[in-house]
Amino acid sequence: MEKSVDVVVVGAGFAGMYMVHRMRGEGRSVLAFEAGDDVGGTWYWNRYPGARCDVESMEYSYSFDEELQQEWEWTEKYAPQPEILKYAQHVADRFDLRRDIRFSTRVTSAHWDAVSARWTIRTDQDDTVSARWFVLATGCLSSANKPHFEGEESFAGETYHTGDWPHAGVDFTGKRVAVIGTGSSGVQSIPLIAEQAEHLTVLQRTATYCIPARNAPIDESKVARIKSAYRDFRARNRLMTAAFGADTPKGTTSVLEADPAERESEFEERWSRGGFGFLSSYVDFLLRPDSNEIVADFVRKKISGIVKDPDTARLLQPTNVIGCKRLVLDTNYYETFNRPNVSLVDVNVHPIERLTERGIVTGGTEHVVDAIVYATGFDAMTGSIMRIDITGTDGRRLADEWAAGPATYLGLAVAGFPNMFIITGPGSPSVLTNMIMSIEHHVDWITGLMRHADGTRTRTVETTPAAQDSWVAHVNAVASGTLYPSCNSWYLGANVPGKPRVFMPLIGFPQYVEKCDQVVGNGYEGFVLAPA
Ligand code: NA7
Repeated sequence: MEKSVDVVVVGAGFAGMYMVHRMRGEGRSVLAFEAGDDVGGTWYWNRYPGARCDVESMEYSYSFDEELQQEWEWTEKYAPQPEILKYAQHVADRFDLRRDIRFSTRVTSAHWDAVSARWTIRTDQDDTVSARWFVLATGCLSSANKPHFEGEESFAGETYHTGDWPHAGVDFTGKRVAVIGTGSSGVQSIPLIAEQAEHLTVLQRTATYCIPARNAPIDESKVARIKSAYRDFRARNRLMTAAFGADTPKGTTSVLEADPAERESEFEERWSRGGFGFLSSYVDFLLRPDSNEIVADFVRKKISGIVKDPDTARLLQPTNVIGCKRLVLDTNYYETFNRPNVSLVDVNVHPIERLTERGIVTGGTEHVVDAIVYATGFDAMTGSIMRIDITGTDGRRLADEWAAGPATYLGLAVAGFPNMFIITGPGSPSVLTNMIMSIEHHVDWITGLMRHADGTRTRTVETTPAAQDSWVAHVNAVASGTLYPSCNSWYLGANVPGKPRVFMPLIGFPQYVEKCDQVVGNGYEGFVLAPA
């Protein structure tokens, strides 16, 4: 197929869907390509048992349409994956989005042509499309990270990755199963796999701080209260650092100033309430190692109170900074290690040496299993972008430009790549926020810029190297004022061997929004708008 449209969008998760919707509303022709056979993005692929959002359902949803947010009914405090997928499908139906989305199709390349000032986009289904604007809505957690181990091809059992789970589900009844990885995906799936499996071996490289989710059927009185002023609720949330959690009480003082009994009761109360609000009791947990250690120690004590075997409890107690990797909200995770059919292996001390026909060898011991679940996360934030062969001005390759780490202006644009935008790209607050609020912000902002370009007879929009350099420096400066860079998180790309160590998300949604507004107010400062 050869086609010409105003806008090509890559991805039909929440970002791609809203982009398609807005473009249509602007009267632009738009075509989105999606590798899956339906909408939903990360919620389409991550169908592992227990998959659930860690932002409350009343917040993790679109706000752009009042009727949509009034009419949709969530059933649980934290929505499970099937319900989020159903929601995405409902939105696609309601706004008739699928007619502009090509499913089961992967974009393979995108090349800029300066003479025609257009992008040529090609796919694995032999499509060639010409577009004025090229928008990457590829998602931050959409490229699976599957480590390779010696002998992996010899393993005779089943192998799964949590981020690419079979649609029909998996029945582990009567099976010996190994789960590699204890991030959110491991922590959510381990308790449910343990209930089915004959034996579950958990291979842990870094212990994880988990706070109880305290998930429950949705509180209808709270829903009614939020829906009676949903716009206000959204507006208050947008003023939060992470664009969610406005109704969670926030401490305003240092934990170091608190009386030990008072802070203990504060921690207890927040532990029993559950959720990310646990870390909002005082202001300095992610600013000072001594403050952090106080709250980390509280969680370690909780773990030793739950897990009966002292050696297992000790292994489950993290030693790094709490919060510098994404905090995990759990349901019965630590309790699962009291089951007689669950064992924990420390692959930090005894790394995985190889896979055999029968299982996994660590520290000279073979763990015989029927199935291996890789809960090993994602090549986050850049993985899906880097899989596409993207070339900009003078044929320069994005892969080369980003060889030492991603560089963007506002997380939205890259110097040398005109008329190309990224939604929740590296350098935007993205994964440190309620993603849907970030997505809506970016899509609206990009839409505004396109409208401005049309109104001013602008042919190309491109950020400058100077604006990009100073933005990258800003993102780094903000992060280095915190404890975030102190551990090997996927925020830094540290989970993927060989990936440059760069702190990718910007901390602070409201400040980011203010900056984007200023850029507009100053005539799109940091961009060159070249006339037709
Ligand atoms: P994460 O949070 O990146 O967790 C991946 C886990 O896999 C983590 O425990 C890793 O240990 C472990 N891992 C990765 N590679 C290996 C190897 N080679 N050997 C042993 N263990 C390994 O991914 P998730 O899918 O759980 O969650 C991602 C996000 O999705 C989450 O933050 C939420 O935002 C939703 P490590 O900690 O690197 O030592």
